[in-house]
Amino acid sequence: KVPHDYSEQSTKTLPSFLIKNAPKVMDILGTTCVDDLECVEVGDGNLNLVFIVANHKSGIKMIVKQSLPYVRCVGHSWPLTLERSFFEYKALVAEKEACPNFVPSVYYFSKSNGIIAMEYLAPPCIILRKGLIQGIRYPTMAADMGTFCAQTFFKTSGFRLSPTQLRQQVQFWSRNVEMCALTEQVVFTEPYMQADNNHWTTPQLDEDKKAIENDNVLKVAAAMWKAKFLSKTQSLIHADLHTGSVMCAPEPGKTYVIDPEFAFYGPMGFDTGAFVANLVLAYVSQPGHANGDDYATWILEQIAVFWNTLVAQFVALWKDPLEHTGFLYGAETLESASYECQVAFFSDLLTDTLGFAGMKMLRRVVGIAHVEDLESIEDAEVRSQCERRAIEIAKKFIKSAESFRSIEEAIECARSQQ
Ligand code: ADP
Ligand code: SR1
Ligand code: MG
Ligand code: MG
Ligand code: MG
Repeated sequence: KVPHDYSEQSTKTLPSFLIKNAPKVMDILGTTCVDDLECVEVGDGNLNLVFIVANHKSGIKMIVKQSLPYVRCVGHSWPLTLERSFFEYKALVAEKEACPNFVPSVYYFSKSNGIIAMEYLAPPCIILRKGLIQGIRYPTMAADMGTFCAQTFFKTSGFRLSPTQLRQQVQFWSRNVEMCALTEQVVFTEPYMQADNNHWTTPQLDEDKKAIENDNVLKVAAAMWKAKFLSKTQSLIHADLHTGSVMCAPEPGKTYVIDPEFAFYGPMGFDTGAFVANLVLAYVSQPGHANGDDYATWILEQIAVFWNTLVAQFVALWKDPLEHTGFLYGAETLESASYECQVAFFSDLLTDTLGFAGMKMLRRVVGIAHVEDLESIEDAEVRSQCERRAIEIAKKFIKSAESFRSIEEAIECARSQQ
């Protein structure tokens, strides 16, 4: 189903494509001449092409991302819908509206070519995952991510919308079904069975993988989390909110969320869980990097900052009648129970956060797509010890998410896991 006018771009073809099709991009780049443009491909994700396009005379740069009709890290044998690019574009616009400071600006979108041109986030902005491997401390990153989640969740949910508006949004975003199906396969299904896509540090983790396949309590819990992923249509979620989808600089407020091609209406806890999971993965990886114990402790502290900021910002929106215009927890009917409603809501969100966090951690150790935090540890003995710790924390989160009464208890669980 590739459109007839789709053409996969290269560093050679992209300048003339932009000159022919994207005058606004050329305006921003400040030239009409192909020879002024220089392209490099910098995509390091699993799915797409990403180019930096520069006017080498003025130094102005832009990002041009193109979706491929297949999964990049696998190849043509795994076709994937180009429509993801449309949903990424729509999600970037929606997220920018909800939380302008933490989302790059979009300049151009081509549906038939799956191309998005957007603001270039220049160094010292780098991918957060890489920063956490290098031991960089970001003073506001965790709070900024709490703000991003609170603002986008609240403003796209029944706290803001009428029931009709919410259902229309659910219907629209449900069309991103192929991306949801990919997640259902690689996060919620394959890691718990034998599948060709799976891989792990072998032979060190062979018994750990078998134990996952033989643990029926774990498999029942995983099936429950999958059902929740499919059915809980709370708000627009990013749905791939790991630390590779965040770019940061080590100065206050320089935090940006990128890559929302999986976006749909789903459980808020899938995003908070993904972010918490990837901070825990960064934490358990630290023995394989040379950043010291204080840095590992700092990572765990960021989980609490993230969660507490999210709750505080969400409550502030909830209490503001100009913001809280939707049908959920209506002020006029529930005023006398508003505190109890908040306690119940955040208790449910914490449970979802931890359950989904466990699912997102476990898939990164035994599923198809691993993380650089662990993969970059060359010594297989050291790596597998970090990975085993991740598996054991993940199992506790997946099976017992409801038993954690606070984020601090969950952090203590991660810290004390040997
Ligand atoms: P994928 O969907 O394939 O994972 P991403 O959107 O995550 O692609 O982009 C891949 C890489 O491209 C990122 O890890 C980052 O290094 C770079 N990148 C993406 N968007 C930007 C941006 N707006 N500014 C600077 N670099 C970017
Ligand atoms: C084939 S799985 C690829 C993974 O990369 C994306 O970023 C998502 O996390 C997806 O699960
Ligand atoms: Mg990415
Ligand atoms: Mg992506
Ligand atoms: Mg993940």
